[in-house]
Amino acid sequence: MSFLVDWLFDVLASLGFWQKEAKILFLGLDNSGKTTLLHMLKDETLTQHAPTQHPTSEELSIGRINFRAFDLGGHRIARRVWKDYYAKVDAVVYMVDAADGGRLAESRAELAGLLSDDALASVPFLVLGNKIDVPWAAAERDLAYYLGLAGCTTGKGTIDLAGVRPVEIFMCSVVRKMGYGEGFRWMSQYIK
Ligand SMILES: Nc1nc2c(ncn2[C@@H]2O[C@H](COP(=O)(O)OP(=O)(O)OP(=O)(O)O)[C@@H](O)[C@H]2O)c(=O)[nH]1
Ligand SMILES: [Mg+2]
Repeated sequence: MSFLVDWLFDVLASLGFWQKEAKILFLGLDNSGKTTLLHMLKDETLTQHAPTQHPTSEELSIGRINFRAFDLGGHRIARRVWKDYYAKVDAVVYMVDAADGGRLAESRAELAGLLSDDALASVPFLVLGNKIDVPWAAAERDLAYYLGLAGCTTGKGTIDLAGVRPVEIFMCSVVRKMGYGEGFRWMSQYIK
C-alpha cells in the first residue's frame, strides 16, 4: 500500500506538483563516496572519479525535491572552502566510509565541527554510512557510537520534531544502489 502512495507522489512530482527547491551540500572526508553518489543520483551510472579538487554542482530531482547538490572535495585542503557554501543551505548529506575504521575519529571531528557551526544550526543532517557492501564495514550502532551520535539521532520515521534539528544515520552502499534512497526520503520531509 505504502509503495502505491510513494508511486503516486512520484508521478505527481514528475508532473510538477509539490516540487520543492533545495540547496544540499555533500560533505564528508575524502574517499567516502560523495562524487560516486552524486553521479549515481544524476544518471544511475557507477564511475570512478579522481578525488574532487574543485566544488561542482548538479541539478537533481528525487521524488518531491528538485535540488542543487554541491559536491565539495573532502581532503584536508578542500575542507577549508566548505564554510563558503553554508549560506541558505537546506540540508547536509554527510558521508562516512563505514569500512574505514581508521578514519572514523577524523570523520567524527569534522562532523562535530559542522553540527556545532552556528551557520548550520537548524539544517537537517543526513549521515550516510557508506560501503556496507564491504564485509568489515561498521554496523549502524557502532557507527553511531564512533561518530558521537549514539542517542542523538532524531528518528527515521515521519516525525514532527518541533524545532529540533533533524539528524539521522542511514547505512548504504552506493555501488549496490541501496540505502541512500530511504535517507533522501527521510530528509525530504524536513526541507521546507
Ligand atoms: N565498496 C564500495 N566502494 C565505494 C562505494 N561508494 C564509493 N566507493 C569507492 O570509494 C572511492 C572514493 O569515492 P569518491 O566518490 O571519489 O569519494 P569522494 O567522497 O568524492 O572523495 P573526495 O572527492 O576526495 O572528497 C572510489 O574508489 C569509489 O568507487 C560503495 O558503496 N562501496
Ligand atoms: Mg569527490
